[in-house]
Amino acid sequence: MVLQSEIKSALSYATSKGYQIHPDAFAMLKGLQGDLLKAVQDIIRQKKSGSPVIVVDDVKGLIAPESAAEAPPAEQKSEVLMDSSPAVNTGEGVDGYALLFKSRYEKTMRILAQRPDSRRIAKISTVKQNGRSGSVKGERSLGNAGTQIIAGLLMSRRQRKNGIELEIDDYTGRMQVIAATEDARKAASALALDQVVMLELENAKGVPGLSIKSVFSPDIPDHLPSRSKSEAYAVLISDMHVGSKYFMEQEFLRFLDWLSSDDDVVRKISFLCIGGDVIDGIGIFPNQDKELLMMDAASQMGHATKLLSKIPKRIKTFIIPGNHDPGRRALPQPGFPQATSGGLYGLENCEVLGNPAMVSLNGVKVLMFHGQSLDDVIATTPGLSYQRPAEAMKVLLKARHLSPTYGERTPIAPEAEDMMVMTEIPDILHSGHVHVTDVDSYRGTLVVNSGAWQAQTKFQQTMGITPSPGIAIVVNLATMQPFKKDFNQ
Ligand code: D5M
Ligand code: FE
Ligand code: ZN
Repeated sequence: MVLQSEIKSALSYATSKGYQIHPDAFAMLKGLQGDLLKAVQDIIRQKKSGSPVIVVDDVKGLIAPESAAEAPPAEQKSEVLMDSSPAVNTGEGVDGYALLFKSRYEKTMRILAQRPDSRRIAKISTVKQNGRSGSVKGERSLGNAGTQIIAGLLMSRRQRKNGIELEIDDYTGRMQVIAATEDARKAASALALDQVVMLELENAKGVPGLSIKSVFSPDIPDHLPSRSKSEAYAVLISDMHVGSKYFMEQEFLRFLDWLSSDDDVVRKISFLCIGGDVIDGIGIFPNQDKELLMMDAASQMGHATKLLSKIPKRIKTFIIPGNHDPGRRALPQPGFPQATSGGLYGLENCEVLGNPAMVSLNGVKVLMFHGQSLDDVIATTPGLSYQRPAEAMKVLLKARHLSPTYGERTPIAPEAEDMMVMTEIPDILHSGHVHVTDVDSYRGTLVVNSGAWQAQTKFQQTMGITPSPGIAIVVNLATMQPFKKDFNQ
């Protein structure tokens, strides 16, 4: 915690030198460890451009990457921060879903409350009441900026003659508003259905009722990711599909051999994250048996376990399930059931978690989520495709939710608490499912889709999905630099 007095002295120092601090930069500064005043002094000393405003990039420039070579060899430390597996507590039927959405709404509103403009959020019931009495037409009733703000769940989105109509529910009422301008339409179509959204409304000329001036997703703040104090690497993989005829065992064995080699980088690998679809499973899609080498989940898991037992014991491994793995299909998914785990629980360096789960690797927070909802995001968001899954993952970060849309391809369980709200900001968001490797960075979070170890299936061929299998994503946790390691010879 930064003390009020420290904030005051840092702010007055900046002012005395003729500088202002942008709110985003200020939020980032407060998140830093150490002396706030000294940080501001250093920024002003280093500031090259003539701008009198201290911005996020100035704060980022303050923290030059640590020279890993100088850091003393430290103990490698991992910790499970969130595991949906033991928390699974399904509610009943319709009541369960009512609880789930209420929980989503409340958890996300707490995230929105950190924005200064959230103080202007009005109840939908009040906004509608004003509308009925006719007073909304007066500029004054629209608040200080001539606008008013509502926030709630996005219940539906429809194309209308005059724009895109969004229906918002905030538990005091439900209302339809129109995105008429080019900007508003674009922002409205980039939202995921059933996510929480904040809208700034105005009385636009020529549009009946209230129309959307601006769209705000809860989003993650621009931030500096945590880094490991010592040089350590994490490897991210997913979607082996052991048991499938298309499982690329040769390439996977090459990867396992590499993990046991004395390569300079490999010796510093301390962590491995496996993002689900460990096996191909049974009865996952019609006529799957024609594409299988092993006809039951337990033997597929047994073979996967045999392969994973080759991972050097010093590499702490975290495994979550995907939609092909045993256990319940609806999200959040508990970890692999014991009965069909094929000895997986006997591997002492492997920890089985639910989907999603969050782990800390030397202080770097990795949110692991198989990625089923990416099918829905890609299907409903204009401009997105299976070739750039990281773009779709950014929609989830913006929504602050891993699987917002209910009733499409991704089954969601009626949990009393919505565990898929991203309350904590991940340093790395790791998904698979799409079978295409993609690495990007979004507002300080590293976004990784770790591809697959399965060659193109018939289904993927008909869907026009060209996978990029046989590649592992390696991240230097001290610098947060990622790279791809290709095992296709
Ligand atoms: O998913 C393998 C690939 O197939 C991945 O690119 C997603 C895509 N896929 C999976 N399910 C669907 C549906 N229902 N619609 C469209 N595309 C889909 P995997 O989970 O390994 O089978
Ligand atoms: Fe898969
Ligand atoms: Zn999958």
